Amino acid sequence: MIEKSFLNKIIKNPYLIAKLNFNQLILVFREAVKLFGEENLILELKSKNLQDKVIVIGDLHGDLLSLMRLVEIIRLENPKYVIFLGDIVDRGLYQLECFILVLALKIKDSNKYYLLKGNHETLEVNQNYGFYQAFLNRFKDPKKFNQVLAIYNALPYCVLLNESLLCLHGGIPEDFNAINRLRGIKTSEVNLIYENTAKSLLQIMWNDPKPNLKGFTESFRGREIKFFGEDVFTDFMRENKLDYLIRAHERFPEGYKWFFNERLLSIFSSANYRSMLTPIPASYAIIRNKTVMPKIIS
Ligand SMILES: [Mn+2]
Repeated sequence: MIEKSFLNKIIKNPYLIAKLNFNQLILVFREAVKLFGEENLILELKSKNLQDKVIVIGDLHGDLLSLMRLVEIIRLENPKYVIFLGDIVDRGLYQLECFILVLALKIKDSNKYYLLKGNHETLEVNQNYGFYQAFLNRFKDPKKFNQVLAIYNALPYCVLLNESLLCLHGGIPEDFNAINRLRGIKTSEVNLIYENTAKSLLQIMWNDPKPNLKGFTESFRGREIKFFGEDVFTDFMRENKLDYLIRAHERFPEGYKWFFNERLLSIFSSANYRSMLTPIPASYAIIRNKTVMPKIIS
């Protein structure tokens, strides 16, 4: 069991995470794995009260300053749910701090905070974009990274809010029935169904919307990954009875971007993704009274 006072301490001052030893981190990892393991691959959240707020947060990529600002915004707005769309690590200066802080929030209030799997919550991508090496530099033993992988393997992929708004990291899969087929399945059962749904799960993490495109087309991001146009997006939304989609995965000079007649909102919550020298505004989304509003983190 983790002491609440320990969680509060690192939430209040995440720079302390750099001083924690691995045994203290293991407690956080284990508790988080337990919580994520009890969740469904498609989280179905309800907020009946029209005044309820939901905050959705995009890629962080080790941008601890933006995350600490968001923690303050969450304190002020007091939302019913906070949904992280994944890509917490890789590239930034404070990757482990961001990861542990998100896990600490989850453990402290597991019915309020949710973390979805992004394409950077995988070993292969961490080995190419920095987190794996940063972790090894600090903890030396590659076996210790299994604690991180156990979290990645237990993460859900989507939030379905009030059966009308879908949150995910990348985009819609080519199989329009995938969301329905994944509903009700526990994250711990992902390996049992993986054969049939591997492609859909990959596409949920990796696909991108593209204006003025028809159908699905090849993406520079890799094999089986697609761009999707407005026609297939509209069909997907109709078949799944959805009003809105909120996703992350891409940075835009203006901080966020609406697509497809303002039914798809793309947010990105890291301000210094490629370099401290070329910051972009970091964004998040707030949902209230069935309205989706993008916000810049100032
Ligand atoms: Mn991504």
